[in-house]
Amino acid sequence: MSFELPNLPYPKNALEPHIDERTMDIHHGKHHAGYTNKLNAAIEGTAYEGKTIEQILSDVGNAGTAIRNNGGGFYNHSLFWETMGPNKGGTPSGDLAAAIDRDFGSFENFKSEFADASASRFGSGWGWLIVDKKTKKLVVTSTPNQDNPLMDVVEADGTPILGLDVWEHAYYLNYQNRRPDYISAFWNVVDWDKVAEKYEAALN
Ligand code: MN3
Repeated sequence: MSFELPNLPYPKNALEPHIDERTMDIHHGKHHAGYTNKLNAAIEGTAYEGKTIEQILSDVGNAGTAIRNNGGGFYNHSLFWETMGPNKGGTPSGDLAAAIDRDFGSFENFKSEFADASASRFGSGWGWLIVDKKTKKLVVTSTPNQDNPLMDVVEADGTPILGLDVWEHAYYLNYQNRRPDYISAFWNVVDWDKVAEKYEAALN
């Protein structure tokens, strides 16, 4: 059994003008496909074959660099596509909205903290909204490369419910060096209903 590249849940041009079609095409069809293939090659014939991606990520300290980088790349992009969509954006509602107010003071404060964490991540990496494993509170964090907070090697310990890819490959064709403009545009495509689903699942 091996991991499969998930289909995009919408057409490649669906997130225009915020995320352009060519970027989506290369990002999903080349980058995400590459992580998936290399993850499968790295786990083949090892004890990680047949494990869930969450199980694998929780043991990357032992599993080594290839599984860490490609397992992270596989998981992170799957979450990224899933929590975006056309005609989305707006604001969260229900329990998630209440938890954001509780843990950040307001939705605007949360956005600003998330944007800062994503903008200030030096080099390549991800900005995250996570549910802390112990306290179940919402926390904003960032990780380098393809790391994420499910990994045993990452200081923040929790379940990601929203992630933003800030590798240059995620925005350079459309935004060049203007990472903050890409981050601002991201809010127009966040699918808060999906994020809310992931929030409820992470509480259990
Ligand atoms: Mn990427």
